[in-house]
Amino acid sequence: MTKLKNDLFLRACKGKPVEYTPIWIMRQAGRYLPEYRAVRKKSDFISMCKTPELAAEVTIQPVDLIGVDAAIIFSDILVIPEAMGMHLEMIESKGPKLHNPIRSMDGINKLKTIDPFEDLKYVLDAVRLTKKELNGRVPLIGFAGSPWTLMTYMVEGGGTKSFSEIKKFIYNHPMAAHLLLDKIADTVADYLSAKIEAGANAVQIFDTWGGILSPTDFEEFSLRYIKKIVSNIRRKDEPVIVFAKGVHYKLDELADCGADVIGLDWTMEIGKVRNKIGDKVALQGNLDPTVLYADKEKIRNEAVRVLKSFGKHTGHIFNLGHGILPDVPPENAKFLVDVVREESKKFH
Ligand code: 1CP
Repeated sequence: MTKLKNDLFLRACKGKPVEYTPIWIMRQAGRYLPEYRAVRKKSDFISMCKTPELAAEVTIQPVDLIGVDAAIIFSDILVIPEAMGMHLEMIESKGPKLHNPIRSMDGINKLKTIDPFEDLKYVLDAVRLTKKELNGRVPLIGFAGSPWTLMTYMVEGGGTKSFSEIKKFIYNHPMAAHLLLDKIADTVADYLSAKIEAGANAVQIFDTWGGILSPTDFEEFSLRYIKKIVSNIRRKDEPVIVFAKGVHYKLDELADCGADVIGLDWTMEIGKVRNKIGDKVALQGNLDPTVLYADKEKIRNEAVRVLKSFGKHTGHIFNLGHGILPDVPPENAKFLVDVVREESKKFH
């Protein structure tokens, strides 16, 4: 096993001392980079995910170009429903489409029980190759969608603004919904364990749509299954990060879910959250992604505001409060990384 040359991210996840605050950016391997678009021009998105050489190449791009302290494997949360038998299509400038969305027990019964070592072997091959090519420069993060967020796509059949189909499903077919969530939770736990076995140094669970649920529904339909995953992941000391967007109302419960790190969106004051749950878990976040549209002075001020809010403590991983937007100038992302590196030294 190659020893990591930069393990700041892993140390911060465990609340250990660091020389500066590590930073990575959600969706850092993506469309805002001209170098990503050049690879993407020659290949469709799903083929890129399924070709380990291409996935490794774009995973490493932000390490070389932006200078982040961790890489995240290039893939998508929707590879799981695809492996379970749903037909996934990425429609240019519209987003993902899952054909024949699930609306009843019948749809659930048709789903395959998967073995990640066979059905998602291409992701594990991409993890192994990326680790080899990174050669210990920075840690590699593996990820999956939460059962709730994955079920939302499987029932809606793609992105949505109203969430009507998924809400109809949980209120009219609660037993079926729980059965499906449980099946996805087992699949995700196995998948993340396999990614760790293949070499991922940490894993993140994305609950992008947790925040569309009421507090009680969040406990019932999302948190319960996140907890199941966290306790079933086979790991040594690899940290687990849970990012649940819009879930400011369940911070205490999230801090007790077994994860090492809780990701915060930009609507919360990180210092206040640290006072509330910072002795239990490390925190990741939480600059407003649209700040990267602003000029350099504004980017610096806002980055320093986040650092100051968290204060002179360990256990902070700098990130945006959600994914980087496709039309952000790459030099602004690089500037943010440089600013965090320089300014955060004072806080350690
Ligand atoms: O045309 C393209 O190049 C496709 C754009 C794209 C990219 C670059 C999609 C389609 N997925 C990805 C990669 C991706 N997806 C990563 C890569 C690693 C990284 O750099 O971070 C990750 C972590 C994801 C995870 C993902 N996919 C999430 C959770 C994170 C989040 O941003 O909330 C979600 C919700 C998806 C679904 C998805 N895949 C792609 C799109 C456009 C979407 C969102 C669809 C929607 O609801 O509108």
